[in-house]
Amino acid sequence: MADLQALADQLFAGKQEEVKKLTQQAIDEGVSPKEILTNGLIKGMEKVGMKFKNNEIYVPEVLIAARAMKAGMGLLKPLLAAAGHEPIAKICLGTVRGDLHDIGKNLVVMMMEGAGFDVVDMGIDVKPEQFVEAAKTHNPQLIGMSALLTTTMPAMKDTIDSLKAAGLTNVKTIVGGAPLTQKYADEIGASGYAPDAASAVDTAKQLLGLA
Ligand code: B1M
Repeated sequence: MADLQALADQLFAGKQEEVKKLTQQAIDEGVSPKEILTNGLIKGMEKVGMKFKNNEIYVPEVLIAARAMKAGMGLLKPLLAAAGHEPIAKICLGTVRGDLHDIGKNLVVMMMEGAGFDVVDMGIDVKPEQFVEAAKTHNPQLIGMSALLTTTMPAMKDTIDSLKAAGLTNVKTIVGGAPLTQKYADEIGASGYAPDAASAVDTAKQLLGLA
């Protein structure tokens, strides 16, 4: 019988093949994709986020768990799409102009996907006008920006200003990255700030009234 708790546990342990096997088993037994996602994959990823936030596990473990999550999602995604499963919200996320660091950004992407967000990963060196274009094209509720360099932090303000100038005042912005602080986020007019990838999910949910 499908064991979603085992699926969550195997995901937490980063066991890619086990996650694939248990996901497929649950699908074959007729468990709904939404149930597999919520009570298996997301549940496992939530534990990853919690332990990571508490410094009980570190980046490598998160990356391995996220890889296992992707393996399960690969099987579920087409079924979720076919079933018309709605993600909880959409976020366009990227590392800002001039900045090539993407390890932290990728962790945020994985945590967000793990929490049920539809994530448009915009990659690195994303210019303000590209964020504006993405906001128009994808119509996300959130724009997420990552910066690792003190010299690229101002690109976050430029992006926020560009979104406002384009009349995109409904879309919320969330910023993060090692040199960032809540104070800086407030100064540049970001809607939210998160110090790590797991908190980014909490902040995003709070900003959207989903927490
Ligand atoms: Co660079 N680098 N780097 N680097 N690099 C730093 C950031 C630096 C602190 C090293 C140092 O001098 N001690 C320094 C920045 C100094 C500063 O500005 N204050 C620096 C520098 C100077 C540079 C170059 C300029 C070096 C040079 O060429 N002279 C150059 C810049 C290139 C560019 O971007 N234009 C450069 C290049 C590189 C590499 C390409 C070699 C490589 C990046 C590879 C890659 O990302 N694919 C690299 C790396 C790996 C680092 C260090 C060693 C590690 C960064 C990292 O990945 N951390 C870093 C020193 C260090 O931190 N020890 C350093 C792990 C990651 C999980 O953490 O990204 O902070 P982090 O993400 C966290 C949180 O910040 C948060 O969640 C994540 C997980 O909890 N978070 C968000 C991140 N984004 C978020 C978004 C959110 C919310 C939370 O909401 C949207």
